[in-house]
Amino acid sequence: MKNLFFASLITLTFGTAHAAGKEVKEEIKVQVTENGFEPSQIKAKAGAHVVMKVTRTTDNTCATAIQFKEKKIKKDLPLNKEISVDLGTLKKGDITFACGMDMLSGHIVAE
Ligand SMILES: [Cu+2]
Repeated sequence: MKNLFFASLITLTFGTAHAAGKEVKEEIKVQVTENGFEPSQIKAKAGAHVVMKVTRTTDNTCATAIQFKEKKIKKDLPLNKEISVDLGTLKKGDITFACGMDMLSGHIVAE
């Protein structure tokens, strides 16, 4: 019930932004597999509001969390559960993400 309420709140927020016609939204899907983050090199539109959806699909990895140091974001990645990471509006450039220990990494290039 609580989850449902939260979900409709998000829809409402994004819906309003969309109606204003200003915000471009981009969703990026990433999986954590035995090979690390897949994909690990991602292109995005500069100026877009980017939300990353991350699903860890294996226990055979050290990436049980994802962090974006520049944005001071860190999230746990439970097994087989899609986690949303709101990155806000991206400026042109490179954003690095990594596992909790900074071993596995990837990046988003906004252009
Ligand atoms: Cu690690």
